Amino acid sequence: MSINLFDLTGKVALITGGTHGLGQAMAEGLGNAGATLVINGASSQDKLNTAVEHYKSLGINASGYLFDVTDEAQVIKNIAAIEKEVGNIDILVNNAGIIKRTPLEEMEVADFEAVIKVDLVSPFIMSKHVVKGMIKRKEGKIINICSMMSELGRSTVGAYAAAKGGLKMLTQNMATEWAKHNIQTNGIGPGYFATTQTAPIRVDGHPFNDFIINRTPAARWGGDPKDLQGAAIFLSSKASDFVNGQVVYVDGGILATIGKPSNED
Ligand code: GCO
Repeated sequence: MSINLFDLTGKVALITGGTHGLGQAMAEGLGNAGATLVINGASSQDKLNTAVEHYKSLGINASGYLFDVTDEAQVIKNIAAIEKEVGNIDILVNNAGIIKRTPLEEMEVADFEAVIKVDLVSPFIMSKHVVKGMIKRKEGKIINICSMMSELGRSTVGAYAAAKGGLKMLTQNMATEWAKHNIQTNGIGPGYFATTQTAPIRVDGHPFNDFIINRTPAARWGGDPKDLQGAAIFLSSKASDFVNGQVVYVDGGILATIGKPSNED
């Protein structure tokens, strides 16, 4: 009898920032693999309801919880509600993130702290409280959404790079502390995808747009966020039961190469 190592039937997956973009794409992948989805949003109940209806329209069992992932009291209250109303959280995807593009010498401390709080502190707060149940149940999966900026710097995104670099190391330390409880903590590092977050720098004629196409061995932006679904399902399933503290970069090869001159094919 063949076992489908990637089957997530019976699993409950909580995705932060799961109402749009990369979060939505990864959530769809986990739902299509059989998981029951719990979608966190923070901006509006309407946006959250629309997203949950979208998943249901795909035949996926989904529910939504509106709370601020940087607020520990809200996190504790909502995790308790989710585990009572939906079930034990088997998979946590820390995807919620923001970016502020400002040269460091001009960046307000409050803006720097805001990026660190959402992109680095909230994965800690969410994981700290979700893992308590996983430790009791002796199993669990945590996926932290990293970035090219976990490895590379880029002008104007210093706070984001600090957070995503820190998240890579937080992922490794979570693995160090929790692997003994049969909990696998890993990361996914999306390359440059066509999302609302990258829209300002992905405009025809914008120098960064052409730069990315030239800098990426795949010679394109990550067009379809679905390109992230495979890594998300792998790191959520039995297929990764001995994978820990790793970041799977889904970047069309950006990190594999020094790049090439624009006039070279
Ligand atoms: C930017 C982009 C990046 C991407 C992604 C790359 O301004 O450089 O927004 O941050 O969103 O994180 O991995």
